[in-house]
Amino acid sequence: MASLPDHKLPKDFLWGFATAAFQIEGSTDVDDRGKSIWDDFSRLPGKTADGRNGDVATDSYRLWKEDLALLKQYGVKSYRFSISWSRIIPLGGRNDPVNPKGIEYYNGFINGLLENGIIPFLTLYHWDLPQALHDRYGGWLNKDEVVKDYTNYAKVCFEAFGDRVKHWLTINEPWCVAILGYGRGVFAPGRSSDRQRSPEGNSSTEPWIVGHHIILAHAHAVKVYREQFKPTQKGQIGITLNGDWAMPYDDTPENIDAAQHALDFAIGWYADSVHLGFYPPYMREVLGDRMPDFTPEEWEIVKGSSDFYGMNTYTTNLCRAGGDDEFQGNVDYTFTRPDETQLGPQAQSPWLQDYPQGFRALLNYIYKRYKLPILVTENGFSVKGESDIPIDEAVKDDARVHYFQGTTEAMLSAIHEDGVDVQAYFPWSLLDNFEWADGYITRFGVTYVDYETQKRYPKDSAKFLIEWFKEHETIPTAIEQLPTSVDIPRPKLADRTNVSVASSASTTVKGSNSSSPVIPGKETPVKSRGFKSRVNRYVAALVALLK
Ligand code: PNW
Repeated sequence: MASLPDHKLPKDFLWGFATAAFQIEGSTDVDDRGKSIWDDFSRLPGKTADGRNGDVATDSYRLWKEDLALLKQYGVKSYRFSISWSRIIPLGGRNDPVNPKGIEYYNGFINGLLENGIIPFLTLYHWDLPQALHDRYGGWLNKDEVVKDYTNYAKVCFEAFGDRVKHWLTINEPWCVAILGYGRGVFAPGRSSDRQRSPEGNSSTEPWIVGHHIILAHAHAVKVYREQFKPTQKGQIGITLNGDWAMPYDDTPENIDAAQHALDFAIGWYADSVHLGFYPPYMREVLGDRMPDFTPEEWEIVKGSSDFYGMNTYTTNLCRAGGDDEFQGNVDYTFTRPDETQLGPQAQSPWLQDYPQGFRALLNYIYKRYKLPILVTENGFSVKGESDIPIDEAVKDDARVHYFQGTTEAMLSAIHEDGVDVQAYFPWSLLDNFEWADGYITRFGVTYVDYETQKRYPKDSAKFLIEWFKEHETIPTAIEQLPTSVDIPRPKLADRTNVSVASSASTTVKGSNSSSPVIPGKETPVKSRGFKSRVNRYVAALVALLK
């Protein structure tokens, strides 16, 4: 791909690394945390490739200050992380008590980020459903209960953190939750029709039901945010979807159709419903009445329930019509081209090859179809055999550097040559971590973690990305660097009457950029910024005079 030395990223482009609570925190029985569905699942024999679980992970619950120092050292603008629902509400439900220690922990972390000038990008649900809700009523299978409980949990988080958190993701990768958790049964809660694998479950119905309920839970949480919090907190909120580019295996009409069918099942299921207000007709064609539908009132809430397109993407699949894998829309995936060559270098993960052209094509497809700013909330590569070599070799992760060289250039081309509105990029992941069913064997980090000592070692890919973003950022002009709003100390959480949880942590973040604006989307016309910053400077001067 041609390199574009003159092209910069758009002003206010956000970048940083991503993680998820269960993959890094450990300390699963600390500070009154309740169990999540991954706690016991990962302990069952045969559920993780190395037999290891999430009890320690990268020990980030205890080592958060080290992680923060690393982020600071890397010079990121933002950090994407997730909150553990069962730390906030140990039993999960709307009538269950809120855990002040959980609130306090994340308050400390969020304040730490802001004090270091790092914008928090917060995921509410990254696969760790409270175990109590699964036991009580079947978790995601129970529409009425789970929608209410998730919405309540989201509301508790908006109340506790929304004065400082301006970027929210409701749910991470619902496809993985539904298909891998309730279809293939390889992720918690591990339900499947395969009785070798699971005593309970129905792979032909449950995934579609679970996906349907997740969409509704997401939409209700967004409704609450928009109605009760956004007017004052002024943040943005949306869902983030996994989905890889689908390329026809060859140019036969049936394989061209197959690629679209793959996209319908992998992406359209959630993206067409949330962004366009319908389920892909091809899904109904394949699934018949196993595909649930929303009532007109529900569609009202679902349609348009994301402020942006949240994109997690890793690879490209060559698609051939046929096969009986319903989860892929009865499309056959391969990385082997008709001429027997491979699409790209193979990762440790069998489902992942390095093919940056696919990333650019997907950005184009998504932007054309959904017409929303795209936030790339995950993108990354697991180097083959990285766990089998000494640390000093593993940190020279050329294959991952190659991957990110390709994707960053592809993104720049999509922005400048194709006119795609990309506003953020979060490589997965800050650290090697608990890679779900793969245990700790598969490493996605730009930082190597020695699980014996918990020491962190930056890999070459971290250095590459830091340099690349330094080179490509648009430096704001002098006038734009003036503060855009006034840093007025906010009341302590406990002082506020509308808050149902108390915390000892102060919500005032001194010296932080907590006042930094929401990622400018269509709501923030570029022209108005000069005026706004002038007004803000006047107000700042006035406040200074009054002090
Ligand atoms: C995502 N697949 O998961 C998740 O959001 C992360 O938690 C995870 O660590 C990361 O990608 C790397 O795997 C996926 O089978 C898991 O295609 C599986 C697939 C895709 C994404």
